Amino acid sequence: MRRAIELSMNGAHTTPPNPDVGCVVLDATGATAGEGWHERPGGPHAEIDALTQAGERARGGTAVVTLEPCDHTGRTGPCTDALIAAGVARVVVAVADPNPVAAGGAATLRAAGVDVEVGVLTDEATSANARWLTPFRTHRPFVVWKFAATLDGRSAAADGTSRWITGEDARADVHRLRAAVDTVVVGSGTVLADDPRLTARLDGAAVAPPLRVVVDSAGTTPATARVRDDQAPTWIATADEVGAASDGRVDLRKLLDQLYERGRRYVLLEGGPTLAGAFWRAGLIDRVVGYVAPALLGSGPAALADAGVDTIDAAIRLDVADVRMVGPDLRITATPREHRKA
Ligand code: AOF
Ligand code: ZN
Repeated sequence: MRRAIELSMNGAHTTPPNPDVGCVVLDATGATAGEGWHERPGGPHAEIDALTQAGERARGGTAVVTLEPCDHTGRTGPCTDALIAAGVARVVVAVADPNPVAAGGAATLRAAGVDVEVGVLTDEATSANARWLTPFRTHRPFVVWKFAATLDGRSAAADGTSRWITGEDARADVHRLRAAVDTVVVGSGTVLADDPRLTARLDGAAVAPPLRVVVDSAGTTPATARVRDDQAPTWIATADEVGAASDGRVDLRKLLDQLYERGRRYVLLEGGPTLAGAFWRAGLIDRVVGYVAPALLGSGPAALADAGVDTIDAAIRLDVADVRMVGPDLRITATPREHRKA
């Protein structure tokens, strides 16, 4: 299962809106006969990928899969049928499928005489697929806060200039992330300061861009802002339309509720520091992706403004999930510890 979880993460930026799923098929002697993962919507599910590799060796063997095999015909056929047809004797599952459309696979397999075990490495598999699983539980989109800062934590210089803190590779990486999410959220301050387009480009080509949301409590986004161009849909979310919190600003929980109702499941929160602070105060961030440039500014605004922390004991503590170099910059992916969440 540990190997299946590892395989599941190969999809990362290409699987949304589908889940990240991995599968290992063992032959009757317990030797690995096939490995697979889900790469993109419309592509083969992880089980099919692994079964294809295993061929006849799957007969009498075991399929180890990170998500309960689907029992429906969606973009592709039911994995339950394929597992049964391949003669798999045993299926080991980490996480039950919360998607009502596809669920029921374990029961179908058992009815066909397959030995099914659910609940192996459930916690690990749940965090590997958190982006897809979380919205079923919270009924709001999964929120990733992305920022770029210098090693001393600053996102702009004292004179307000901020282009470019990180290098080209980090910017390309952000475009991959934008191409994977279905919604990008920024504050009106960022629109006024940087006039970003917030579109996604992959390998130089524009890809189906996500919804662009400007959190603009008082409706100050200029008519000429680039974010209003025709490259992608845009929602200027004002306090009047969304609903106001006690401070008169856009109620962020309501904003996410409304995005969920509109079918949105994966939000990239891009800026700036004030809006990010408000999301933290409301406990609405699920993951942090920080690009840290090996540069120092010594003055200038921090990447994050008031996040509701006024003493060291109240610091928002994160667990680091991944650290890697992206060109000359460092990319840190981390998850807030559970007790911080509202
Ligand atoms: C995947 N990949 O490896 C597994 C999935 O309409 P479809 O064919 O894209 O099916 C999507 C659903 O199938 C998905 O929401 C999940 O409930 C189930 N299992 N999906 O994309 C996989 N095993
Ligand atoms: Zn399937």
